[in-house]
Amino acid sequence: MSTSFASSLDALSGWRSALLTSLESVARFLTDHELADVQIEAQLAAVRERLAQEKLVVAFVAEFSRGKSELINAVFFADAGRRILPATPGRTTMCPVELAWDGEEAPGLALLPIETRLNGQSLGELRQQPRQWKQIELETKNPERLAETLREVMRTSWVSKDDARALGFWNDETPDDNPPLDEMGRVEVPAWRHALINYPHPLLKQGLVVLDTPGLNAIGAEPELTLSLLPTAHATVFILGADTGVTKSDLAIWRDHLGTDPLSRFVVLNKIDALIDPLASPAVVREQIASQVSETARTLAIPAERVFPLSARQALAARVADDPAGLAESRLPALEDALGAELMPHRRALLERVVVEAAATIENHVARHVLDRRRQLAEQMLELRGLRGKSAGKLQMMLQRVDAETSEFEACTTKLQAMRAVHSRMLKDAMVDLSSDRLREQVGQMQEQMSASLLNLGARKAFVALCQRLHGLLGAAAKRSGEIREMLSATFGKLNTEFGFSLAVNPGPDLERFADELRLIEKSYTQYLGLTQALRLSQPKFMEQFRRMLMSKLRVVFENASAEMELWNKSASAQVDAQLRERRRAFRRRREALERIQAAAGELETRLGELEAQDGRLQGFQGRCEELTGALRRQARSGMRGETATMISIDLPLSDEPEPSMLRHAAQA
Ligand SMILES: Nc1nc2c(ncn2[C@@H]2O[C@H](COP(=O)(O)OP(=O)(O)OP(=O)(O)O)[C@@H](O)[C@H]2O)c(=O)[nH]1
Ligand SMILES: [Mg+2]
Repeated sequence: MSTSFASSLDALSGWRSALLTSLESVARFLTDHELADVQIEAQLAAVRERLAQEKLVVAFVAEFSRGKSELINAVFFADAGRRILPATPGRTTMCPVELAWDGEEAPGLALLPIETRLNGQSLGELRQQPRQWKQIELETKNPERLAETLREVMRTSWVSKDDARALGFWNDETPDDNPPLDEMGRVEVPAWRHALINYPHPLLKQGLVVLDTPGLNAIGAEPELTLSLLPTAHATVFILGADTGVTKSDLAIWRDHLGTDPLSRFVVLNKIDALIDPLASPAVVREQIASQVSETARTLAIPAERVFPLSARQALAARVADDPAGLAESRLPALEDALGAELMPHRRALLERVVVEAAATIENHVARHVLDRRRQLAEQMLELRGLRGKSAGKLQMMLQRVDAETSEFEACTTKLQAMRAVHSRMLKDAMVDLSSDRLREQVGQMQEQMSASLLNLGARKAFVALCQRLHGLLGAAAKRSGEIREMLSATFGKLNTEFGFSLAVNPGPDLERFADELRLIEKSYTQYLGLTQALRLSQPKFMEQFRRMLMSKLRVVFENASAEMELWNKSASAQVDAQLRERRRAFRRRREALERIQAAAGELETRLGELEAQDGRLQGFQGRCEELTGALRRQARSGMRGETATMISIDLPLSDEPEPSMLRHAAQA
């Protein structure tokens, strides 16, 4: 499909895979030459994962029958040559439908039965349990069968009023919103709670996820949709009917779910074909559309440029018939252009920052590592040069000096042990505040307060209090981590002066990032608790679902914060271990060199030659590393043209005994 949305997504994916290749080279270089430590490795793995798995979620939200599914068909499925997602008058899409591609799975439709609501498990938890879903294979090559299978998302069933109440589709307190009963007093409810379509569409293959939703205002809407799926979508398309304008229920959805961030929304005024009037000239119709656009913009308080009048039906028909004039007339391309133009640079900028930061960390790390090793080499060379023309007696003295220095150095182990003991105690204290036990305690406390007050206001208050306590925990952990940093930096300073280490404390873990994530959760949940839907929290099943959902969201934040904290501390210990190992190795080598020189004349010059070679190679490493990270950085900033910076590959094996050919190589590098 050659829409501009598709081609910008294409460019983004080309850029990402080029970056991944460069990142691979950097990682390989660091491992091959023993230049990485735990923190660098973890950071590289995290960046690689983000680049490879980063999803781009576009959600389509509207009251029922505004044309969400039809619009998705027109943008994504026109090449099937027919309507793929069911789009019919009246309520059609009965549950949220997620379209994505996971290459590890076969194309298929997975449906989560609505009854799973009764055990209080959240959607997030159920995603991890494939056996709870009904799996149906998709015949992607056969559009008729494909469309037929997808009609399953429309399925409903008739249940008693009690069952409907338990499932969350009947509320005695808001009788007006309840669905009509049939002659037997039964209520029609969706058969499925959520649908996942795994479909190998080129755009989905590039990490796009499309979320089609049922009319959001409908009673019984899944809280997870409002709380988790919509707030994390990267773009939200809100659809209105050009024939109806902004209705009262449209406005309610906008205000409740989208109004907090109006400027980032794409508003579609669909069905402009319905305005065509055989008795009016095209100019008059255009005029009408323009005035609907400005009217809509005014009502929603957004700039008119954010409103896209179009006809999804006409666009789908034109694409199926391969009719460019019809497509232009449908005005769909303007929306696609805007989606592409806005979404991609935004995603790109985010990933770019991640990559550039990683490049800087790697450079610093390698520079420090190389500097430390070169300093030790320089000391050894100085010592050996001093031996030129010296007697056997002098050599013997030198050997004694090395032994004395070695045992003097070994005195550091007691100090290191003491430091490690203090460090692990402090770390343990700091981690308690981020533990899941502590989190569960806090959420439990909120739940008690919520159950005590049945009113929404009370629920909201209990939630706000929880957030305050959680910010307190993050703050306490940050403070303790600051204390650890101070302790390490003081001890490192002493070790450096006393024992010649070159230990440096990295900038502490950035826990503020997790406070931001907490704030985001806070925002969407507080908004949700203000809605009338939240009344349902007074039902134990929904309270339980709400608690689990919240708990799983919060757990992610706290687990990540705790992992980051642990990693930072691990990297500090790893640095000490590495330098200790390196220093011991250096002492051993000095002793061996002296012994060899003692045994045979001529060894001195050979050994000096070796040391110089090692030094040359180390310098080469740093240059090569900067070359690689420089290329990575340039590539990250290169825009989405998928430019690949030229990669030269020199492989320098890190052995103690360099070959002469390698020395030349290193010198050239
Ligand atoms: N005339 C006209 N009809 C359209 C257009 N887009 C959608 N429709 C029709 O409107 C009806 C509803 O469209 P859907 O795509 O099912 O609407 P939806 O928003 O997905 O509705 P639910 O799934 O029920 O929430 C269908 O009969 C569509 O064919 C359009 O641009 N013009
Ligand atoms: Mg639909």
